[in-house]
Amino acid sequence: GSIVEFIAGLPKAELHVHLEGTLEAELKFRLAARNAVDLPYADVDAMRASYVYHDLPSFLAIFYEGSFVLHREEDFRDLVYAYLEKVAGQNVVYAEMFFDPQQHTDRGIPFSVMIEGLTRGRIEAERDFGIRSQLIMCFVRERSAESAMAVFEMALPYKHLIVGLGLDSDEKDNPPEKFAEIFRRGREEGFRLTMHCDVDQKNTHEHIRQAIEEIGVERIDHGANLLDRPELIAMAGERGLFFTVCPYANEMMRPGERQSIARGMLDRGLRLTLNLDDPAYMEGKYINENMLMVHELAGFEREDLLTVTRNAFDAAWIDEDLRRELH
Ligand code: ES4
Ligand code: ZN
Repeated sequence: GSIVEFIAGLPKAELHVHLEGTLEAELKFRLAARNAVDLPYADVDAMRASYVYHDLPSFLAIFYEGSFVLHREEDFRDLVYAYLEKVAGQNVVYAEMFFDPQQHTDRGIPFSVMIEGLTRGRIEAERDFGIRSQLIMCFVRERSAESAMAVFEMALPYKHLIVGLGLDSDEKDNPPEKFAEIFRRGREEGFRLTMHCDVDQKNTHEHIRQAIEEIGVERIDHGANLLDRPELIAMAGERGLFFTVCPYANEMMRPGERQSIARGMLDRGLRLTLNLDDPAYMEGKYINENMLMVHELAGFEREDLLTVTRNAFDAAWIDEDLRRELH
């Protein structure tokens, strides 16, 4: 069969997607109507045409504006359900999904509304499509440590519904150590830990070192600049860290990159996985298209795609029985 058929037929796991970044234009219009939110676009094509950005801050401005249509429990339910339905159709059997509570609590949405809607979407998608999923709560890193701690406290009554903690949004001048106390408490409370270390941010090598040595993450989301530093590569190898690489996001943020990040990690024996980031804002590319991109641009062959798929199931925050059942 063709490579396209091979990819489509693989049972897959995803570990790096921002739920707010899965909000496709059609659903955004429906939610805006439901909540009487005015959108400055005539139709979905005009909305999609407005998704023009050239770096992380210009991307984040569009991404945050999009989330303003989410108000009710059912909106959060519909968001998760639509994403899981879509990826189940690409033979994804397990997904870990980021959400950013501060985007919503800042707008006056109660934590309970958000988490209950997200959880209902997960349960209904498992019932209807058989797909398993878990939630990872991310802190918005340009906001204060106090703001992150406040949302951490709100999450504690729901910690059985949240598998891990992450850190996302604008990395520049917002190092991992800013959140050291929260991640220390998070570990004590039983959360698994990951963090974004994006491409070419200021002090990115020091951020990667802090994430590994001071925070003790099990994964790094992106982590590309580690490839510049042999000592960081060695540290990641010794500790068995996993990397969640997002091929299409890399292409959007750094046109012409040609998947040298994915290739570089594979060649150094690092345990990379392939993921989506924000598919609704990245030309609607989901996991099959991301896998095809590293095949076409970086020479990932079938055995390499099997390796990264195995890595994703090995990196998943699930117990060993479920791991065997899924993979
Ligand atoms: C994100 Cl691409 C990216 N980087 C950092 N934070 C994010 N949140 C949503 N998308
Ligand atoms: Zn991300």
